[in-house]
Parts: sequence; C-alpha cells; structure tokens
Amino acid sequence: MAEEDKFTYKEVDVSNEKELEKADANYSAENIQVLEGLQAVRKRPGMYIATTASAGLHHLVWEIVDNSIDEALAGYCKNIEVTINPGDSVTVQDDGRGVPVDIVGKTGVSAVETVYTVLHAGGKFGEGGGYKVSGGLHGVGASVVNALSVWMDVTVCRDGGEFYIRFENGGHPVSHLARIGDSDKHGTRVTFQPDPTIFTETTVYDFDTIKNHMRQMAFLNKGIRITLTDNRGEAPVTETFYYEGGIKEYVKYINSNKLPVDPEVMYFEGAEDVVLNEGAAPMRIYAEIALQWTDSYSNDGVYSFCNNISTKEGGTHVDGLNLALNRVINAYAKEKKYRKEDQANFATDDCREGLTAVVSVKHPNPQYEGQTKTKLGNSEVRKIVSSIAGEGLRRFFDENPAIAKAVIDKIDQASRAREAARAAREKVRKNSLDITTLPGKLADCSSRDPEVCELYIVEGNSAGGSAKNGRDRETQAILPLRGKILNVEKAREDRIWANAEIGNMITAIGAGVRDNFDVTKIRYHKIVIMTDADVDGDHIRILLLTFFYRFMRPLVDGGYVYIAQPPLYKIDFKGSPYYAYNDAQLERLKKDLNLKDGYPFQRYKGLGEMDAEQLWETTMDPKARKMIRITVEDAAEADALFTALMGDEVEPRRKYISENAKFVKNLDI
Ligand code: 0RA
Repeated sequence: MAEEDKFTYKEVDVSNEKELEKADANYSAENIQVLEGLQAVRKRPGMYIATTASAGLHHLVWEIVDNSIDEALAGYCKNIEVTINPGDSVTVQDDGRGVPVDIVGKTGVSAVETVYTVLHAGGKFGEGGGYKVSGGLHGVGASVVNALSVWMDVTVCRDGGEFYIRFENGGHPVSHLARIGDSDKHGTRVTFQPDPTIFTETTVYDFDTIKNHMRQMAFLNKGIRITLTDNRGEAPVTETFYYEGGIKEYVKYINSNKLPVDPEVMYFEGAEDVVLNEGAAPMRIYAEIALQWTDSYSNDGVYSFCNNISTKEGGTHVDGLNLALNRVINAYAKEKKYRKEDQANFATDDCREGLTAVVSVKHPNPQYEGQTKTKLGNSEVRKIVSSIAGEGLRRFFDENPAIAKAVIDKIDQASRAREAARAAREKVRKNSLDITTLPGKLADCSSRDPEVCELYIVEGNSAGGSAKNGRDRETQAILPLRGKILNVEKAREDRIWANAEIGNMITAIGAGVRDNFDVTKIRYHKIVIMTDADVDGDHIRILLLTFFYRFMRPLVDGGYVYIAQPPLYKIDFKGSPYYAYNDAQLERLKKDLNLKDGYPFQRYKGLGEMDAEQLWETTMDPKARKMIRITVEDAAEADALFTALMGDEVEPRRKYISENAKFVKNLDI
C-alpha cells in the first residue's frame, strides 16, 4: 500500500554509531547534531529552563501546553487536556491538526521526530513556514522537554492514521515514527516523565501551580477549553477552564471581591500589520485590552502580557494604555465640562486609581528588557495599544455617558485626594528622614547598627511599658501603639498622612514611605509586630501588615517584618512558670508535669498581663522566642488577600479566614 509506505521508515538504532555511519549521510550528520543538541540541554539545563527546582519542573508542562495553545491560536484546536499521572508523568492532549508526520527533507526523519528532537524546531514546519501565530513564544521548544525526560511518548492522529513514537533516556528515539492504526481523529498527545537525575530537588507536580497556570492560559486565550485532571490520588480531581470572554472575564475575576464603579468590563481588541524594515514581510501584531474601575485606591491593578507571558515590569504595551487613558479621559472631561478649561489635566496616576486592567499582546518578534527581562521593549506596540485602547474607550464613553460620568467622578476624587495628600505627605516626609524628631513614644535602642536592631510595635500602652522594661536596651526599641490604627485600604489618603500612629511608625523606621521609601535606610532590620492573642490583636496585626504592604512594600518583600508569638497559657508549678503557645502544648505540658484535672493555669488575655521579665523570657529573648517572618511571594496574591480581609464585602473575608488561619486566629468578622 503506497499510503502505508509513506510512513514506514528504515529501523535505525540511533544509539549505535556504526549503524549511524551506514545510514543516509544527510540524516547521519543531522542526527549527530541533534543528539549533541539534546546532550547540551542535559549538561546545562539551567540555560534552557532557568532552574531545575520546582519551577523548572513545571516549566516543562508550560512548554508542551504552549505548543497546543499555538495550534489553538492558529484556529485549529479547541480542547486541551492536561493530565498528571501517577508517578508524576504528565500528558498533554489536543484536538489540533496533529504534528505533521511526513519526512522533513533537512533532517531525513518525520516532522514529529524533528519537532521533539531538534532544538527550536517547533515553528519551522507547515505551510507558510510556520504554524506559530504568535511566534517566538517563550518556548524553548518541546525538544528541551524531551531532553530532560526519562521517556516521552508522542501519538499523533491525522490523515486517517494513528502514529506513534517513543523516546527514552533524554530524547533518543526507540524507533522512528510508526503508523500503528487507522483513525478518523486529529490531534496530538504527548506524555513525558521528567528525569529525576536532572530535577534533583523534586519531581512532584503541584496541582495548584498547574491549575493556576491553566486558568491564566484559558483567560488569555479566549475560547480554548483546558481540562486539568490529577490522577495521583484515590479519586481523580478535574478542573475545567473555558472563558468565552477571555481577558474580559479575567478582569471580572480579579475584581470579584471589589466594588466596580462601572457595571461592565470594557473590552477592546485590534490587530495591525507592521513592516518594520523595508522589504521585510509584514508582522501582524494583535492587542486586546480589558478594563474596569473599582472603588479601590490602589493603582497597581494593571496586568500585562506578551505572548501569554506576564510582563511584570510593564513596557510599551502598558505605556500605550497609559497614554490612551490620559488622552481620552482628559479630552472627554474638558469637552463635557466636567473639568474647567483652566484646570490642570488629570495625572495618569489619577486615571489609574482603582483601575483593574489586563493588556495582552501577541507579537511575532518580542523584545524584552528590564532587570528581569519582563519588560516589553518593542516601540511599535506603544502606538498600536494606544490607538486601540483610545478609540475603544472614547467610543465606550460616547455610548455610555452615565458610566463615563461615574468614571470621571472617581478620577476627579482621586485627583483631589492626591492634592490634599501631597501637602500632608510633604510634612511627614520632611520629618521622616530626620532622626532628631523621633517620636516621643519611641523607646529607642542604643545600638546604631540597623542589622542588629529590632523595632517592637506593641499594642497598648501597658504592654508597651512591660516591653520597655523587659527588653535588651542595646538592640531592642519599643514603639507602643494606642488603640487601633487606620485601615489604609479604606481610608482616604489625606487621612492616612494625618494619622499620628502612622506618622510615628514612618519616623521610627526612618526610611521614608511609598515611592521615596528607601529600604537601605531602615533603622531596624527586624520590625516585630507584637499584639494580643485576641480578636483585637488579630485585627491590629492585619491592619499593620496592610500598612507595610501598601506603604513600605520593600520591607515586606525583603523579609524584615515579623510577628511575635507570645504564649497563651502559663502554669505555675513548684515555684517555676511553664508556658504554652497553643492548646496542644498546654495539654502536653499538663501530661509532662503529671497534673491532676482542675490544676489551675492562667490564660493570657493580653500582653499587659505579663510582667517585664515574663515578656522577655517568653516573647522577646532572641534565644527563646519564636517569631513568624512575613514574606510576600506573589504581589497579586497578596493584593487579593488584603482585599478579601479589608474590603467591604464580608463573605470573601469569612472564606479567606476559614481557609487561611495563618495570621488570623479569631478575627472578628
Ligand atoms: C507544524 C505544522 C502543523 C501543525 C503542527 C506543527 C502542530 C504542532 C503541535 C504540537 C502540539 N500540538 C500540535 N499541533 C499541531 C500544521 C500541519 C498541517 O498543515 O496540517
């Protein structure tokens, strides 16, 4: 059968050099290169996947899924199924056209074998010279995944047949692609088993990490259905992500705990063919923007992507959005007389207050800049996004004047608050870097070496007194706070700057605040929050964390913020005190001391019940104390967390607290 012949290949043992020499010269030379390529990946995996820790392990999945997403972006694939198998191999199956099965001239083997063994081969086949719509995604290619796998199975259905090839031991084909049966289906299925000698730290996949990535991919690529199944447990766990509205639904999702100013998420998209160098083929650049204002005061709600990769440092696409916002909003406000002719324009920052936006571009030749290479540099993108967003926003305002008015009102408020805040802030800032005006309530330490200095922020004056007397005066400073501090998530900015407790913290820490916060100037390398183990204490702790997160972010990012852990119980036994920090410890203590039921113990209601010596022994002595160090792994996650805790809506708060009791034991909700 001629049709069958097309897919039958000479059996060649590729691990045998002698056999190779006998094989077709073209194929042989190519094949040696291929194996050298894969060997290079195994030698320096970090060059290809940045890390062989958990993130690199997951990167393998992203690579394989990217190929299926490319096929979907080309318009041929609707469904992608990702399965985590027992033993942590992963299967990615799509219903695209299937990787081509015919022989590639240059390599002498099937396109399937080529795609999974030749570095960067992925996009070079198919008509038009490539199947990648978005082209040059972060993809290092499926061959890199193969190189870092113990084995990989690829099954392709197309042209009426089912085809199969297996690779072992870092990408060596066991035999060439074979037609193993008939099929009227089309698509590609890849299963790979990451190599534990490469991924020495862990080969265990984290379901939530994969789930979050798949959700994001589904948001960024509307209309693709991604199904994730975990078959490692007793019963399979399945999640399906499908968003007809794409990034429009992404914005809705991000804002699900916030109160929107406009009921609808705005969505604009467009594409432009750009000829960058004369005579070169035009490049199609596609951009889409979704946005919605909420009543929040934050202006870090713009999330940007290029080719499905998060551009954390922003870049020309975000510049384009900023330009459009500034231009359209100011023109509209003046035109409708919402702003007088002689009034100054709104600042871009005003326009962005409370704005949640997703900007996503697809670019065949992206250039990345910035410290972490996550800033889009292509200058042509600026104008494209600016005109798509600008025209879209203007049309939306014209068609929805009531919403436009609400948005302008919000921005006007932002602008006024900013002006009022500026004056108050100037005053605080002047004092904040001047050590001679340290707050009177601060009991400072004598050392001037920030590395050894600790600032205890203590709830209540009486606990503050005990802490002052019990501390190590050389290295420990005490700042008592009276009552509750302001909720910076909810309060108007001018009120925040006028708040005495906040002013005291800024001055004591001595490194400025917000944009002019300089973490190298902090006067203490440990900022310890010490509050009562009760509802109010929990509340104050969360308020302080919110403040540090919003106003001194580098302090949180740098791991300088801690939470003190005072004991909950004390038992006096034979003249000595014994402390327990939780209920389990209390029970163990009772057992260890052989106490009868009903033996008295003290439950601390507040820090103030401890005398100076007890507070030192249990909570402040570096040799005995236990503290929790606060880190913010993921700014977006943290933003959602604080919103859930601080926002107006009670339900997300209740839910968060019941799911994450880490810092919050009995917060009054
Ligand atoms: C090259 C050309 C064509 C499809 C593909 C590659 C392709 C690759 C992958 C990887 C995972 N799933 C995939 N699906 C398709 C088009 C060939 C044609 O014209 O039929």
